[in-house]
Amino acid sequence: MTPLERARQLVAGAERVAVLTGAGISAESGIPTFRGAGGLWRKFRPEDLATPEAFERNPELVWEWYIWRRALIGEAQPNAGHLALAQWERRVQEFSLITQNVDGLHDRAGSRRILKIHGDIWLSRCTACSYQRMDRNAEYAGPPRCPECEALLRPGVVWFGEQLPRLVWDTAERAVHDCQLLVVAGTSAQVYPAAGLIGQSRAPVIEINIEDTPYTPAVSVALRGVSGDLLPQLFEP
Ligand code: BV8
Ligand code: ZN
Repeated sequence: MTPLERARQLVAGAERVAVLTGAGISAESGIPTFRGAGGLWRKFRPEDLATPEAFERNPELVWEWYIWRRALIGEAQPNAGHLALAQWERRVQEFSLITQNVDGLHDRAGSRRILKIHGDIWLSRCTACSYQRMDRNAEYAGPPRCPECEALLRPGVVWFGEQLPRLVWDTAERAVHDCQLLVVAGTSAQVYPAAGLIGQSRAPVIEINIEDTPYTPAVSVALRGVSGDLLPQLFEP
């Protein structure tokens, strides 16, 4: 039995499914990953940009980086991998899509039950009060201010050193504990606590990636290739 046949067998038998996605699933939509060749972090260092300290020190630079990413994402379309996950959700009893991605492509592909454990790049939220809004485009005229209290707004994402949203995280952990199959697609499994979810699964794990990750030795099936090809192949043609 080939790894793909084994993976298909696991998929066919699972009614409670959890999927963890990372930047790799959006690579075929033209969005650079964080750590791959030409990755986002190549040009910038994470500690320079995706941290509260960086924002404190230089909100203009951090906002310019997020606006640049919003513009890039605004031009991108969901790919066959995103669409395959949205279709899978409609075929099984329980489906939880846990994503580290902040690009919103899973929403645009039609997924419903999305657990955004690192937030959403389109959200802008106040640094001082509870005001927040979803921005629709990459318009930018300097760091935006809160219409309620005049404080700076920040991108609604989780930065390094910041807690993940409590309720979303608890739901993601429960989804992994309850599932009959966990699929991990397009993540280098280096960022915690997200990567820790993989080790928490008692169910079989299918890893979809173009290269090995620290969890490859622990997974049930490692499929090598791009997620836009492999995810649709998990279902009988
Ligand atoms: C927390 C949102 C603490 C923002 C992101 C030292 C100092 C400070 C913190 C730490 C430290 N050491 C460890 C930590 C903890 C830290 C961490 O894990 N650091 C890592 C770097 C070691 N974690 C945190 O800080 C987290 N918070 O721990 O709280 C705390 C604890 C108690 C009390 C108070 C506080 C917060 C982490 C969240 C950070 N935010 N994003 C933004 O996007 O700007 S992380 C960022 O990395 C993205 O979310 C991204 O999704 C995520 C993970 O990266 P990947 O998605 O895996 O992407 P990557 O490029 O790495 O890999 C792509 C993969 O796809 C590759 O494997 C590639 O082979 C594959 N691929 C490529 N193309 C394809 C493909 N696969 C299939 N098909 C393809 N076509
Ligand atoms: Zn405010």
